[in-house]
Amino acid sequence: MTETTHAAPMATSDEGARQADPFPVKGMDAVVFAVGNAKQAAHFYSTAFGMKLVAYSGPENGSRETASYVLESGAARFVFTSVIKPSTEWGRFLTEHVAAHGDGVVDLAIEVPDARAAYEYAVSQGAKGLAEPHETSDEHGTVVLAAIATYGKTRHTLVERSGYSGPYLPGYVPAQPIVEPGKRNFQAIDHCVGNVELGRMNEWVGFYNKVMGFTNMKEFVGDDIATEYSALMSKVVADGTLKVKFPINEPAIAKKKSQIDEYLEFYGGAGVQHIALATNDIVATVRAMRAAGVQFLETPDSYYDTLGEWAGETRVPVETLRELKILVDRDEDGYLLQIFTKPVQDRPTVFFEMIERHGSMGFGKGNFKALFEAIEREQEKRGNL
Ligand code: TYF
Ligand code: FE
Repeated sequence: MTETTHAAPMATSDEGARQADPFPVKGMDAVVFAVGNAKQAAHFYSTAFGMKLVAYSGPENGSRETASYVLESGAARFVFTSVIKPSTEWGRFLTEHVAAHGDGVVDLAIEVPDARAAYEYAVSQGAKGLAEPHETSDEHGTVVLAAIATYGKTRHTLVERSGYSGPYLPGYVPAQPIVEPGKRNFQAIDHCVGNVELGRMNEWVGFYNKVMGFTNMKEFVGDDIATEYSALMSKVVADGTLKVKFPINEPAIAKKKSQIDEYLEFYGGAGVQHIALATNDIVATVRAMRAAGVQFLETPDSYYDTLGEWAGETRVPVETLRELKILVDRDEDGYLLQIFTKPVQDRPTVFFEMIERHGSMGFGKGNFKALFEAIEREQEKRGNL
């Protein structure tokens, strides 16, 4: 398998480094979900995930078609939108999206320093444009937005918000938190994973290589792991600063029905599978989220019986990891602690990962066996294995 891995930019000057990156990004701007009931989703992400409602757009401030709630946790921003009464193409798109896919992600919005340049470059490299660059303004300033298509019906809005001081975007008003926020459960979006159809992973990896100049990270799941136990193949693309990381999965023919096939069947095509959220205190985070009713995947005790032998010491005692079912992985750069929620809607589609990194920039390869077995136990309960 040929892999391009991350290397330091060849350029020695700042100017050279800028020229070397044809598609500079500042980070994830927001994950936008289309849901059946955004009011209740905002409540769930406030009380169960501990996020803070900061902005709102709906009929009370002139948006008669949709209601949107913007929630934050540190630098992580989620937007939940539902349709009140469709009247434009966007309203009809969202209505059909929820009908076809259930609650899901419609937009992995990326903050860029120059949305016009990013859009022009992406389209010149073969991306399908969904919205030409356009300005939108209010008393807080001006934002430039553009959008390109990615896998399934998912899009990347390119957001240039330099200097904009409003709570989210023009059209939104500040909102009061739904509950008094406690300690933050997570600080940032670590990575956003897409599931694509059988045989199309390399095509989408190539798309990010070409359209965004993203390069492949060294962690990938090849056909060796796939046929043995994962039933999926996976590669990760990232921008040069590793702020935006997009793993792409496809199903593999294996001994068991692939969890990716289960997703594709119930989502109705390609789409976002999981969002990983970075925390600096996974123990407190998992305790708080479990206490609030969030369900996480189970890990068998046997995992913890042998953990010390290969994972070594971590900042969290094994007994605490065992109690909370937190997973550990270690590589040459350090280690990471991670845990996965069960799907957060009735369809076995979107879920979340909480991740605490200590040096490692991997994705938990050492846990793939334990993790995929846990997912398969859930698939079996649903009658989908
Ligand atoms: O993002 C990742 O690659 C890890 C592992 O269906 C993973 O979180 C990969 C595929 C999957 C669940 C987790
Ligand atoms: Fe992940």
